[in-house]
Amino acid sequence: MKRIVAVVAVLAFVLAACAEDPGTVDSPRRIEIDAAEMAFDPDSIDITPGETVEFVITNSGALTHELVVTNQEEIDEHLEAGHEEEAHEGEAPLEVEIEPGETKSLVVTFDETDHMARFACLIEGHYEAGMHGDFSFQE
Ligand SMILES: [Cu+2]
Repeated sequence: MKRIVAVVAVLAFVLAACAEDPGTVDSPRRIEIDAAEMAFDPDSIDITPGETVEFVITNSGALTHELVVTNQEEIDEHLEAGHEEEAHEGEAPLEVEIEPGETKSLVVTFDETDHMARFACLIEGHYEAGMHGDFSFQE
């Protein structure tokens, strides 16, 4: 019985931590996102600069989607290049592709907020149709 109480206490602590505390590398804050034609839900997410977040993205639509953590400048460059250019700078991946019905996670540390203000699906036509969202940085 003692053991069950201890487990419940730990669980309560973990849930409370998720609701209030910024995520860390060892204990990322979990945020669920739904992706479908042609939007993300939620499309606005509060982030504490420097925190680590595990995005758990479910594709509930019928088409393949992706979630890219980026900024407006990079989105504009991508659109101008006609979706041909894939920007990979060799750092930790900031994007994940999700097939219909799949759920995938993407762990992101928000250490360069200037470059990480937006998220988008950059598959041709999807951004234009509304698949994008914003991170709002709260100190
Ligand atoms: Cu998409």
